[in-house]
Amino acid sequence: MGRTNLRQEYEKNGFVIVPKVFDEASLRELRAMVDKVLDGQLKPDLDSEKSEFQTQWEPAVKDNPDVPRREKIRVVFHMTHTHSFFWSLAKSERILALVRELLGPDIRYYTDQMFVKPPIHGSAVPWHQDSAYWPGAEPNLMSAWIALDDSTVENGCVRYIPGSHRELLPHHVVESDNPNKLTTRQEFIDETLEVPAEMSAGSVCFHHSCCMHHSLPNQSGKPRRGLVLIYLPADLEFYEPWNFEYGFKLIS
Ligand SMILES: O=C(O)CCC(=O)C(=O)O
Repeated sequence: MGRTNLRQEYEKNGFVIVPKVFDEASLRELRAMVDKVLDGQLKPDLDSEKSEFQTQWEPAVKDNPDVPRREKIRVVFHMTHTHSFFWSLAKSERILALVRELLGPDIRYYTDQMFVKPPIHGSAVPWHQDSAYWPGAEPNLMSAWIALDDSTVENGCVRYIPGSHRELLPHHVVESDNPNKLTTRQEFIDETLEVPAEMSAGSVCFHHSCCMHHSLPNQSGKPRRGLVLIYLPADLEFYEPWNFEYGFKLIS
């Protein structure tokens, strides 16, 4: 896709998929590091106060001794701020060149979230707009969702509503076993408009922080890992103090 089209598609739909951002060799290296994180073999090397990566467990299997560790993990947070390998990834030109295309020349970095969606046990992520979770800032952040595996309907790919990024819609807290309790109010969701973002491993889907999305459980035997890096324009307005422990560093 030409550069102009990339930005046009992002502005029109609120998301755009860029195939083959990672070649086979870099994907292999990235997966090897991720596997070590999931198996508990890699430890933070950047933040001396953290001895473990922040991990959210799959509620249904977290205490089940018969399920391997890597298949019990739902989300891992802040790897880029706590490990040098992942910090280099967030700063890599491979990603930043595309981020600049979409957000402009001056970029800040927020953080990462790796949605692991393990085989069989991977739970759903309910409908939401990311900015509903980030009320302290103007709703114009952008996630780079890196497909570590082929992401398909079968293994629970992310599904978007194209064009839903133009306004932040009302959300509410729903009590459930799902760790993501904040979700878009039902009357604002038209599921007939959703598009499954199927993509091959090594692709990156960039989504606007108001683009409505969700994902279904992974009931297949295949992994569906998405490593998400979150960026913002350097001049993004903050509405209230947002005391994120690692700050919002200028990165470009
Ligand atoms: O990977 C998923 O299933 C959900 C991703 C998501 O909610 C996000 O990137 O904000």
